[in-house]
Amino acid sequence: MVLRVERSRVQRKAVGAGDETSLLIFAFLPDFLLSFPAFVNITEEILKRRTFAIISHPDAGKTTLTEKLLLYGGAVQLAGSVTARKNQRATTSDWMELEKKRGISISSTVLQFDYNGYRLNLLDTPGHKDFSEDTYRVLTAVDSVVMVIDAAKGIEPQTRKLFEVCRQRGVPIFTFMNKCDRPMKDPLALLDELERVLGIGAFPVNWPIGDGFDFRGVFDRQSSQMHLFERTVGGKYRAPVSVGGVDDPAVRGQLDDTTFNKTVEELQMLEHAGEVFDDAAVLAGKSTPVFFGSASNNFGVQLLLDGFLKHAPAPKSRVMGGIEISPTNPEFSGFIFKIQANMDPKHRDRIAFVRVCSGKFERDMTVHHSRSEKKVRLSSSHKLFGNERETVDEAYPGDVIGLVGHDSFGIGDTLTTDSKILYKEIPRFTPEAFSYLHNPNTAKFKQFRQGLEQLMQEGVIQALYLRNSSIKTPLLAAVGPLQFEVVQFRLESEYGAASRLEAAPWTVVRWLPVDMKEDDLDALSLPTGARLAYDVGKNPVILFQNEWSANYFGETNKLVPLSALPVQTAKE
Ligand SMILES: Nc1nc2c(ncn2[C@@H]2O[C@H](COP(=O)(O)OP(=O)(O)OP(=O)(O)O)[C@@H](O)[C@H]2O)c(=O)[nH]1
Ligand SMILES: [Mg+2]
Repeated sequence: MVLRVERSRVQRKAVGAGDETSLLIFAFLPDFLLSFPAFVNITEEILKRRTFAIISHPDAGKTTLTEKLLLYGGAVQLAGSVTARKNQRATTSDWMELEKKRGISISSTVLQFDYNGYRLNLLDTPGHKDFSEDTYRVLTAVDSVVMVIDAAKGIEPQTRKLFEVCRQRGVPIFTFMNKCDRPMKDPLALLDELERVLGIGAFPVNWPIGDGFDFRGVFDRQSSQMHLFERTVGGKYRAPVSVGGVDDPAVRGQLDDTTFNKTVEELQMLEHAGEVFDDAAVLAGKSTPVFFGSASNNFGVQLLLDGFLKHAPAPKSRVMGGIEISPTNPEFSGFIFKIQANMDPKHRDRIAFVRVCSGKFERDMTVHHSRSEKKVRLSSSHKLFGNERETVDEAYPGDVIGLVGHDSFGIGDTLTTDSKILYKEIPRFTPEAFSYLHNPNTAKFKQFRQGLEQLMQEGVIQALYLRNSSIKTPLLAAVGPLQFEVVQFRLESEYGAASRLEAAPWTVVRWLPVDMKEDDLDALSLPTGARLAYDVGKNPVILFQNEWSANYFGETNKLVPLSALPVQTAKE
């Protein structure tokens, strides 16, 4: 009897579609498991978690939407703006000095908050392709994504690339058609673009009423209610809204005939198409629920938040080496997907971001660290909200926590109480931009070196060392050149060290077999302009001027295999 009560208590707590899937599994669990209060507790906690990233092409409005989700989620009282003017606060998410200055996101940000019985772990990501390595890593740590599309532009190239990664990973995607307050593409054409360009089914959960200056609100197709909004100054506060059915005179009176008739006609067309919301297709990443709105005006944000929570999945099992690790597995496990130095100018330390995958995290627990194969005690653990942090004593699957004070932690490392668990989630990217970084001020040598070392630990730039060279200037390699500007800015602002960039003549790097002997390296005949170098792990590489040169070398040296990344080294 007691057991049955426990089961129904947990079932009642679950509300979303993702929960239903988890609950199906839960419903078939042997009853004896439910007699353990710890098990029921962890299951309840897992079902409450929603861990998701916001992704898109640059400038579609990810950070603006993030800020508004925080406003509607009750996590901030007053929404900031990306392009903050004097008397406006900047956003919680773009906290880095350079982000505030430029109005673009450079680094992903974690924001954890509670809303309506859920615990949300939200990750705002940068859209620019030069920062995409960070974004791709974040995608390994989430269970679903909100894809933001600028409704005037439709699907842009970077959105398409990120979408592909989500599809490969089977991550459920929710779509927010943003900026409907500006002249936008026809909403039906936007849906068609989702289906045609991305090859994903699109189900409009709501529908825009008017567009551009006449964008008045959205029609919620699930409740058949019109939501008409009023703008607030700077979108700092929630937008007042009047809600009513299509025939409600109070709502009808607020719309001109053209807008009203056009909306009704479009809605009839959608109804006629007869599509129904298919939760299973959404969870399988085959169909995307589409919401329309305007993040900067707070239109449609609440509907997105509630609709997302209703249908998004709770944390699921992860498969590693053919073995499935369920979040309810009693052994704690998680992996590091990001490292960030100097988030808090008062502390000047580095935080390792861990996605908890199974079991319960408890502060001060001792875990196995995959890279060092040593036991480590995790005593400085934090929950994160932009650059604010707060000590956290326990965490559950789905949570992202920040660990401070472990210099040996690197991106991709697994932390677990069961040393057999090893996650291999983190994708790696081949650098395509190369530049020397000079230190013009010898008196600041220490700051320059220390700063560069710490920034390199974040894993977005790496240093290469030319073979047989007397040049001591670091040669930096990154996915995109904007990363070098970020390094320069941060060296100056976080370490007080000036620097000067000098373009390097290479655009392609290829790794040689790690065990290649020095004599064999000497014997290589390189194309004009190519150079031998080593990465930080002393693995030999060749720098080529262009792709053509790299291909030529490959064809004329068939016995020397080249790879775009270092081939498995001992600990990887
Ligand atoms: N008109 C209009 N502008 C918007 C809306 N949402 C965002 N913007 C503006 O679009 C610009 C880019 O917004 P962000 O939120 O920084 O975009 P982002 O996607 O985070 O950009 P990155 O992180 O740099 O890729 C800013 O100037 C915003 O004020 C909207 O609903 N309507
Ligand atoms: Mg942003």
